[in-house]
Amino acid sequence: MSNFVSVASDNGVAVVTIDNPPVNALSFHVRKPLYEALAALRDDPAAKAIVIACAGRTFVAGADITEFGKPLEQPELRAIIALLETIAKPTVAAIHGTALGGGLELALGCHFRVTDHGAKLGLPEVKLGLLPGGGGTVRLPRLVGAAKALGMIVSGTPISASEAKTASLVDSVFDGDLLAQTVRFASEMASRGEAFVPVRDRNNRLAETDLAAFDAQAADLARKARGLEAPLACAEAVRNAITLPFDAALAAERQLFLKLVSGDQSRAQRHLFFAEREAAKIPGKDVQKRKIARVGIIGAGTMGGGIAMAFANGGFPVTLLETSAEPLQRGLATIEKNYAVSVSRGSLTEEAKQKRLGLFKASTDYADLADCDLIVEAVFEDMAVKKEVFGKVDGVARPGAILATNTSYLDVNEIAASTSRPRDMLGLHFFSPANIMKLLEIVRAEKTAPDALATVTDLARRIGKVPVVVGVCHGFVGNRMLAARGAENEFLLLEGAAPSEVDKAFTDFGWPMGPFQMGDLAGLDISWRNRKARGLTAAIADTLCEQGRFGQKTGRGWYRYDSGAREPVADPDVEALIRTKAADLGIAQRNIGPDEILERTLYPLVNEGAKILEEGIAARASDIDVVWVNGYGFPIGKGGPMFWAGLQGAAKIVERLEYWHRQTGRPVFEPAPALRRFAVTGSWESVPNG
Ligand code: 3H9
Repeated sequence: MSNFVSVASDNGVAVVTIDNPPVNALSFHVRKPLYEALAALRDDPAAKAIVIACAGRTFVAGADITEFGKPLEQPELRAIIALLETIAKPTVAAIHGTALGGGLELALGCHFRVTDHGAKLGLPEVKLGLLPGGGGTVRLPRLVGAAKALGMIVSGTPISASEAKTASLVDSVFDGDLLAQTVRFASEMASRGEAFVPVRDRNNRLAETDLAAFDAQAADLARKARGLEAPLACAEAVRNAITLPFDAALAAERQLFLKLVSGDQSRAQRHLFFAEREAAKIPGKDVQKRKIARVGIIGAGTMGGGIAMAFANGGFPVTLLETSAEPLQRGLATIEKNYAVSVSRGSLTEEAKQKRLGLFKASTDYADLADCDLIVEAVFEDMAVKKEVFGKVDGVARPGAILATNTSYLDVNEIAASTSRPRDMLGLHFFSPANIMKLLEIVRAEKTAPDALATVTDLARRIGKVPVVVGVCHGFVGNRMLAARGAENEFLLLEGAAPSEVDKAFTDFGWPMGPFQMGDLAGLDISWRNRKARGLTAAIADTLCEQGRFGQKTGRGWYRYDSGAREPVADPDVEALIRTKAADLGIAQRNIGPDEILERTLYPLVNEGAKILEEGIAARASDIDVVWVNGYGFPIGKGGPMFWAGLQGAAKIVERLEYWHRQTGRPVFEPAPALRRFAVTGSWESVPNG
């Protein structure tokens, strides 16, 4: 008995309850008493069956991630599962909430798994750069077959109780009181007097495996792994389960796990796991949150429509406002079409689509925003227009309603000051498509009230977003750093790199695409308009835009896109234009390798992040990582720019920035004091924040 594991008897069935809030992770202080309890029950004639259950909101959600990277204290999870498999009396896992990772592996050590209807089961280790290291890769295929197990383990996505039942992962899905039903089930199994076969010895499903089909499936998954080691290790381990005897496959799984857990990729992904949760914690979060029952969205264009969908998807009634009937109808039609696409792809049921559409109220009258608790403006990115909109909102919104501007760059303090209620005002920078992209920069203006901030941070998580609180500056965290990352792009071209070479250096690093391909996708006219508004120029990009080359949408940009294709093709006209511009400017061209490309783009990115940190625009370096991984495609296996800076060695980054600063004199290369400090201490926490 301990505070974390207790044993009770119910009609001769021993119920072992794990109680380790918040998610019943298998920390050492759980493993030890759990092992001891199971060892005692194995030999206890009074216990005719054993049920493993959990207190609180969930079954075991996995190993304790905070213990990875430290010396492991015995007994480890594998020993507990091995012990379970020596127990002759029936053992049953009673699963509610989520059985994830080591939690599901523990359940796989039992003879039976039963759940309630809401349970979810999965092996999400791959998302932490790992593979299941408690026998999951060897036992799961024995129950659900190798193909299904491979899909579950490589995707890391949990499945529902009903899917698990269909796949033979669980034996029963119960209505009503899970524990009472499980005890009855265990008792019934015990009364059969049978010798139940542990999962490790159930080989029938594996024997049916079509190895060639399996290899084809694994090869397909490997192609999508984009430099990540864990998905490949997962596939290798499941293959071992098919081709090797149980114990050999289990030992091989262990070796793969140990390699991954000590590697940089898993460290990076574990860092991101905690960083995302940390980012949602803001000072003053204990304040009483405001009630949000209805959300108003102003503007039914691409952004407004996407934001409206994001809230409707989270179950919130939405009032969608436009200036007149025509754009309103167009916006609604797009929303309906987007939902229809989800239905046709099978990711949404027709019923769910109708339910979500039923949450929309369309209006062209600001007075209809009076019952909204949060009002998000998503109109044209122009200060005068935004102020006009908030002038009208100010007149109709109820007292205490939170007012949010969806701006990517504008000064939220200035917008707030134009209203009579700056305490209720903040920025919500959604990323496009807003119904899909996870990142949400929440802009805290000077006068934003702590309870307004806490309310939207909480709300963001409820609609499936990853919120990061940022301060006011041009471009906030993400776009400001993006500008620093791109500052050298044109110089690289003028000095001799082709757009495709720059893009390739990026994709080889692990980005989904490079900056020029990205520009073509987003539309070159957008940054052109931004530059013009700020009195800035870009020698090559401006000329491309003057030629009507706006990117994919015009079939021409940095690349050519033949007959509507999305695949970029290098364009000799662009290369000729670059050469001409270089000659005009007297810049000699030379070969530029990928290392130089990355140095001149990613080191300024880190440097700008350091400035953002010292200015207090971001509260933590890890918040910056969360922004870049979730909003801009920074490779997860590298943990975000600030984490990666540590892997690279900040001293090296400072040295190379100094070099490029001497060469070019450009401010983007001037190392920030915060970066210099990080280079000395090795910790971003040593940097004064704001
Ligand atoms: C594994 O099992 C390896 C094995 O195969 C092999 C071993 C040999 N450990 O997400 P939330 C904390 S790898 C430690 O906000 P929700 C979390 O940091 C593991 N801490 O709640 C947060 O702390 P705080 C495989 C954990 O309701 C608090 O719990 N399992 C762990 O939105 C609440 O978390 C996974 O990868 C953990 N395992 O979501 C599952 N899990 O309050 C990871 C959570 O201080 N966990 N915490 O910020 C999850 O996916 C979600 O937490 C879960 C709940 C869905 C369970």
